[in-house]
Amino acid sequence: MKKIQNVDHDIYTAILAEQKRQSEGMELIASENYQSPAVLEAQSSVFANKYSEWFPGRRYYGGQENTDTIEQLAIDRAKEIFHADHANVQALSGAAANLCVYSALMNPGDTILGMDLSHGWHLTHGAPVTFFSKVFNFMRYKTKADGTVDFDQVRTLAHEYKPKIILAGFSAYPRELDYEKFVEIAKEVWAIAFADVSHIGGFIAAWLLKNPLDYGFHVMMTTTHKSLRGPRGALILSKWVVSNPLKKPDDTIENIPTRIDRAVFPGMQWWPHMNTIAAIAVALHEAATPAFKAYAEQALKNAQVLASELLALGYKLVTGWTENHMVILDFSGTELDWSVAEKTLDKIWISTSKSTIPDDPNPPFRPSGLRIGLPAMTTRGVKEEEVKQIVEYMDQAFKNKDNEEVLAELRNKVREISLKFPVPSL
Ligand code: DSN
Repeated sequence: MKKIQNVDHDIYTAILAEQKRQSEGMELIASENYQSPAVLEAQSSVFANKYSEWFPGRRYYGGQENTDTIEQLAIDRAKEIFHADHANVQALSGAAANLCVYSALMNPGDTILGMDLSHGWHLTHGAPVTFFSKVFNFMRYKTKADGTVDFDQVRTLAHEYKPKIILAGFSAYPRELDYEKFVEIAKEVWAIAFADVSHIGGFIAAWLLKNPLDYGFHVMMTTTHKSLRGPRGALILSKWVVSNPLKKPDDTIENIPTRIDRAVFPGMQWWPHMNTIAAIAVALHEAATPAFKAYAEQALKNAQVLASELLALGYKLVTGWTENHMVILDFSGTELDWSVAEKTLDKIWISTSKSTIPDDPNPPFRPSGLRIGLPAMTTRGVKEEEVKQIVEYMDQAFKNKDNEEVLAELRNKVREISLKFPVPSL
């Protein structure tokens, strides 16, 4: 940090403040995690200086012998870990990756069938406020009262609207999806089955949650910085398929990967960030180790303890349970909603994020739920015992939301536990 300190005191001070916030507080935002020191080193390496458009072995600019090495390693590792025939590692984010997949496989005006926002989808799955929704026609399926996807509705909508893509994916859904059923319906209407597994990529890599590509999905996207613990970026993974979902003579089976590569470059994105790709390669190397598997197993165990402790205290959970790393508290019918809950937890330095609940009566900016996840704290070493303590502090905070004295005491307790579990790079 000496160099930044000498050059830019303002940024240096902000970095120190953020280090303190991260060290002394708890990160319970389900999509966040900590990059390892090796990943951070790769990210801040000299690869940040290089333009490398196009792909390994066929770049537009010279001097690519080392960028080719790292990108090919990232591709090969991604293919192996996720059982993919093809991997594109250049997308700058999950949002960019989703747009690349849509533009690779559809024309403007074509239909995508994805999950309803309040039932767990993500903004990039067609929120009316996005550019995506001006280009493509998004149709939505919902979950049933038991929290599972309403496949009768998926089938009816698929047959009625003939989507080009059926999208299985979420950012706030605490269950495993039935990938076989999605593929069955996609086949009936000649749609491409696309899974956005951004949240659970790390658990799929560790073989703890199902891999959609093993169940016949054509394309899968995961971000690299959530459960996978890499830098901020994304992987677009695909399979050679044995039938032609697009039914056009030139759409040979190889064309899904080729279309994706072309959609990323030169279609949508142009220059990849090679330092990020180096860091993705390192993260994928780490994801293949027993230590990563142990972290992933513990994160899922921790989520189950979180769910059972909250249930024992009388809290209501969306779908009543969790099968992945996240728990969604449902505050409907109580005096709490996300704005009170999230702000109360902020006061004791526990970070969480608001969430809709199915068919939320409140608008998306003031929803009735709170999403909590433990991958980040699991990376810091937190286990069942600490999870129980965290739930106790959260419960006390909710019950004393207007008592600043109690909140200050809780803040100290949170700080005490947090400091016992250092942030990896600090
Ligand atoms: N930020 C990620 C999430 O929290 O789900 C994606 O938007």
